[in-house]
Amino acid sequence: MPEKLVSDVIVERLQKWGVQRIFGYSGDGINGVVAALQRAGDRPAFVQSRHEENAAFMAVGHAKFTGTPGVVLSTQGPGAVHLLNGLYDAKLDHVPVVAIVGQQERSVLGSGYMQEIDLPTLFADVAPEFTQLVSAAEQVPFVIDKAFRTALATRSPAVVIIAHDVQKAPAPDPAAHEHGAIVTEAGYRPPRVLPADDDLSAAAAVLSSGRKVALLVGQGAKDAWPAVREIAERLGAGVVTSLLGKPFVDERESFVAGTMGHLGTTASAFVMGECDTLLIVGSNDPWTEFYPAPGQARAVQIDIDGRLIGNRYPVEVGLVGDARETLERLSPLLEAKPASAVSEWRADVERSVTRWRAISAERAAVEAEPINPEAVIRELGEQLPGNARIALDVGSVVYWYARQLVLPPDVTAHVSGTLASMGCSLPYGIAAKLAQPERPVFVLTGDGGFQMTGINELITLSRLWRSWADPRFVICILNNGDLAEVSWEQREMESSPRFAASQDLPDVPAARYAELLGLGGERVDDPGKLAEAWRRAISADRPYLLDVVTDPGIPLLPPFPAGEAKLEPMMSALAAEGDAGRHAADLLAVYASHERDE
Ligand SMILES: Cc1ncc(C[n+]2csc(CCOP(=O)(O)OP(=O)(O)O)c2C)c(N)n1
Repeated sequence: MPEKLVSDVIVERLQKWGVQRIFGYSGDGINGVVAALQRAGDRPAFVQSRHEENAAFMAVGHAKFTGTPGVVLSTQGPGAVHLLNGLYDAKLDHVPVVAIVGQQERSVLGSGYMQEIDLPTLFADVAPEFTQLVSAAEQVPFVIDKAFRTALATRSPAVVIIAHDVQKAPAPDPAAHEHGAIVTEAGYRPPRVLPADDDLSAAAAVLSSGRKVALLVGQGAKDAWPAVREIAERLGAGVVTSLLGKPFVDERESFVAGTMGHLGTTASAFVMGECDTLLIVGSNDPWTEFYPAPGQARAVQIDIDGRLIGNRYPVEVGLVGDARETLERLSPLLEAKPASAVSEWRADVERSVTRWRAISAERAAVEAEPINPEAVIRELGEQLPGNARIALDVGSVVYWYARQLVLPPDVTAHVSGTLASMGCSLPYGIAAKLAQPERPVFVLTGDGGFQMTGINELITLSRLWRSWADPRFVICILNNGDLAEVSWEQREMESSPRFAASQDLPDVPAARYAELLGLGGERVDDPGKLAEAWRRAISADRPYLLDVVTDPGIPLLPPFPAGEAKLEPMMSALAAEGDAGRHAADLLAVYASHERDE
């Protein structure tokens, strides 16, 4: 065997890019690279998932929690197909991920060989910025460099496909200084992106003339909270967040109205519904019906990606720039207003926030059968350690996260926000923990999400945790026996009664399964024992699973006024459910009364 192979060059390049771990699953199509990883002695470390989709979610979770590219590896054919969902998650939520994927030998490509899939075509939509088949040894290392640079520069997935025989070929000689040879270097420094002065002035003029200003803050503002707060103070504005922006504002402030949209707060609906001026900062939130009506508000938008300007709302001044620096430059340009000019709006905003806080407290206190999921998440908020990391699944838990969890300033939370794929939470949580094992991780999921991928990745967790400095890793399942979010969507959008065949979930003894794997766990079905159970989970000496039996009848009612029109279809669907729907209908009436009470 020659001293060095193409695969060794690939691994050296990953080291140069500072990659510490690769999430993945082996297979003959990628075994050349796997062998090189072995030769490199765990640099980077290989983290084996139970399924390539979960490995891809881990890479996305890594990127979301650390801000550095996540790397995932898979074999050709079925392994490659399994990656897609995770890679789409990276694409839609704009995070850098590099996938290294095997392919059959060059000699058989095109013949319909075993596990042969046209991989450049397969990945063309998910990774349009960079998908490249390596079919010559000389393409390495520049293809690896380009993949990382593209993933970072475009905040998106990049895919490197490597034919199996190329992986095993001798490492190419260093490229000569001649036509047809490419020499590259690893490294990427993000640019400083700032709008032109004239555009900042134009934006300041729009914002200064507003009397009822709303700020919509997204994940692009992740290090911009002081600048957001200052602008909000100067403009007397109310602050609303996208789902992805929620962790990056301080929801304890009286003018922060919380998450917008169907799953959002009543205060956010008020602020967006009543504002006359909107400043969107690093957000591409898709809930367009919860924005101000087009024409209602003059709008300014700041985004690092010019393609997203005006993408959700007609924007008068679009500023392409880094959120924090752009806000810092905008702030001194705003006209100082007499306090009286904005105080009325500010007071209205604060009243809506106070009212919302009362509603969310009331809702968590609503009696349920047996446990109210809102109370589960609220109680976590009472006990959440200040350095926690939260990995959230897709399902009704996202509503309770948005509405009940006030995050301490240093706690971040991530979810598959735009693809909204179930099954992301356990993989995200594992990636978060591997990146920072000293921080406690909380995985919040429904029973559907848990049964989809969580149950498998619990096995991964059970083999990883013993090496962690801090073993705290809590999985909380809101176990309602239902695909509840969709049951409520069926009622709301189709006015159709819950369909047991598609919505019922099997009852899985998840806590006992966790114990079988050497983890801690308990089932909680008494609301009086909830706080104590959280305490046990948070102080356990190993990962701990809380299987909390919750009420599927707790309604997913969108905030009023938009939500009011949804009551009728929901109620008529529940009526068609007969006895089974009565309890949920009663709860829905209570929830509607919260929205109506002033
Ligand atoms: C991969 C995937 N499949 C289907 C959906 C549609 N979907 C959204 S939420 C949901 C139900 C989630 O059920 P569960 O995890 O039990 O949480 P619940 O809503 O019951 O709290 C479904 C099926 C999705 N978002 N992702």
